[in-house]
Amino acid sequence: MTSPTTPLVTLTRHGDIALLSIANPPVNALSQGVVDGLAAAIDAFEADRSYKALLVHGEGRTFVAGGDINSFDDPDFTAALYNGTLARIESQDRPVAAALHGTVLGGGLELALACHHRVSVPGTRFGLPEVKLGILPGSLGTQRLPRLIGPVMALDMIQSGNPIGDAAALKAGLIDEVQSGTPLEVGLAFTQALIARDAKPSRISERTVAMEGLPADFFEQALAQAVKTKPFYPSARNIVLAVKASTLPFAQGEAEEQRLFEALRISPQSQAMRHLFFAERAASKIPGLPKTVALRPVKSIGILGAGTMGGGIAMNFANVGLPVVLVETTQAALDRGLGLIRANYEASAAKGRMTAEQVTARMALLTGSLADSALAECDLVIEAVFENLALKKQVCARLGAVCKPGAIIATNTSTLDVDVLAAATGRPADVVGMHFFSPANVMRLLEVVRGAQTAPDVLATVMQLARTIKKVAVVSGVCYGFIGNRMAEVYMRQAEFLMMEGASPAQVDGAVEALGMAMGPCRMLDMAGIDVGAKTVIEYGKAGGLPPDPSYRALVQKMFELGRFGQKTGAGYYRYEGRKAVADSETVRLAAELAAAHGIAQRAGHFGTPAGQQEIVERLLYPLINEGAKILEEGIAYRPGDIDIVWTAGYGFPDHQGGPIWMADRIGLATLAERLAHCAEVRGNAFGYWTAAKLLTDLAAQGKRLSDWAPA
Ligand code: 3H9
Repeated sequence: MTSPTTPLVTLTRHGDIALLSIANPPVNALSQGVVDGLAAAIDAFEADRSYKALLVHGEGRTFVAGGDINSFDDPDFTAALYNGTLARIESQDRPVAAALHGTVLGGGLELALACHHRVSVPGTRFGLPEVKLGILPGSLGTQRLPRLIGPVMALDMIQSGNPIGDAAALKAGLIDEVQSGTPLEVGLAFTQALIARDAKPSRISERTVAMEGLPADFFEQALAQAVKTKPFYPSARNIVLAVKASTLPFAQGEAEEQRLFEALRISPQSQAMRHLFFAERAASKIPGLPKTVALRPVKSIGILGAGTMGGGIAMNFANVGLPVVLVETTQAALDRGLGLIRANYEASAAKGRMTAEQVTARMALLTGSLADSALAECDLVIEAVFENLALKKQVCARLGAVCKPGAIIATNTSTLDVDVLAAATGRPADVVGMHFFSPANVMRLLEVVRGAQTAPDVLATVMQLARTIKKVAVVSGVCYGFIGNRMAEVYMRQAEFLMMEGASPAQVDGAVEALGMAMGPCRMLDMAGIDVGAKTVIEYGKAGGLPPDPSYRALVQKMFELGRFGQKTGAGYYRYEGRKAVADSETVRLAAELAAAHGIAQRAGHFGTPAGQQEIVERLLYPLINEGAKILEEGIAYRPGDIDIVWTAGYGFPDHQGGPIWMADRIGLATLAERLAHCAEVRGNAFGYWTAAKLLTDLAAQGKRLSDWAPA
């Protein structure tokens, strides 16, 4: 028998048990409809005293994975409504149990904490990931969790946002039992046992937080740490304050949590991070590609080139249990490559991130060879040789000949024309770009470059594979540098002009790092390698892509000539003491020398002033955004959010700024257009560096936003 509830929430009789089922696919998010359904189901339960217990359960692949993130933009949104429903669940005088499976996250965990007893099936994950959206748990997670598992672990879970598994949850007392079976069977048996032993409701809100053994200034210390380490995230501070409030009477703590939650919900940081949540999911969808396209099986990987990049790429696959064969030209290069991978794994093991057995198991998946024939049976082969068109074309021709029919051939080029490389294989439909970011085993971004002839199943297979290796994949069309490096090029170009005009690397980097950028352009290139950067500029010049400007990226080319390759040679834009970057007067001297040679006026004193810092920000970021607008206009990126994902996942662009396109809309397109025009006037525009994209000026004139733009 089903009581009259809503389509999203039903109440069904199972003997003495009232089964409350939530069915809001795909993740049972707590939309307003679900919250209304919960209230109606509780009404029905309260009205029928013949039930001896209530069991809360989620249908489908998971229990509730959180509040509905879409609803947070609603101006009328308030956590209070949901909290009232949770209070009603907890206040029941008959036992209320939760049967948990899948990902019990955010508002889902908060729902489970309002229940009196909790059971899960093995493999369930529990977490409060709100911090990743720039908010805090707003439905009493900050109040109930510390009361249940103690403030130290609760604070850690809420600050990190990382979920824990069932074993850790059981140990901490977050759940009462773990039982094998379907969630429904397990939940019903658990609830039946509660009835049989006449279990009383156990209400977390009635407990107090165990502060014994903690320093008296525990929360003050945590607050100082949060403010110091996460200066750009108001959520870090508010989380500590909310958890601290759990030591107050429950109602007071609730009011404090709501106040702190609401301030974050409407903050620009959280709006930016919520935008990225949906942008990341949208990026995996390829317009015009049917979901039904059959994927090519990928069970073995080949990588040509065992340098830093090839090795890092290989680790991604070994990490998920896929065998990889690495091919090199000499035994020494192969040994060096495999040795570097082992050293990387061993460093992780030393930090306790993996066991010695895992290191052995992963290394066992990696083999080396000096012969292309070792790649013949691989399902996917990625070339990761130096960024040189002639070399890559030659390598692609070899792969076209050696790879078995149906194998996918991928190039890890960061700037070169994928269509030219695809043609060199003689089987362009099998070819795709897989542009990993350095360090390839760490950076989340994978740019998937769709060539003119890339087969739909190749594209779909690589997008799925990206998920398997835990990358966020964004599709780019073919152009110089694709989405990311094409935009980075204009950013680096301005960084160099600024230095020739007298700004120090620290002033250039400092201006954007003050906005939250993980690294400014100079530190970034020193890390990636000046040689790598210079070679791409040189290659681009050979291909006729550079403007006829003799001062174009003159500094990087000069440093390359001098062997200043960045961190790896101990000097680049900076000098390195170990990994520490220190100012190097030689860079300033070189920049001044080049400025003199190219007739560029120096204004060194200006860049230390607030106006100078603002100029650096505008000159670095506005052309970068402008290039993003061109990329949209040309159809290189499918959607504005894709560009934001490329920059936040691949270039250390701050997530709390939402990515360059999101940022552009906050600055205002009219302001951007006006500032670009101003730079064109003041700096001259002989090479079109300041010419605004038509899309940008058109949208600015219409008072529209770039983020909302979609191709006609
Ligand atoms: C919260 O709970 C606040 C509370 O404290 C207070 C409340 C009052 N809402 O990721 P997937 C969609 S904050 C709306 O590809 P997976 C997602 O957009 C929330 N939609 O699947 C996608 O839609 P589409 C705290 C959501 O299997 C589809 O579901 N919770 C939500 O790789 C599939 O998603 C979180 O932050 C949501 N909460 O991973 C958890 N969640 O198909 C956020 C998902 O149209 N979610 N969608 O693109 C996740 O981490 C992952 O989605 C999850 C599944 C691990 C659950």
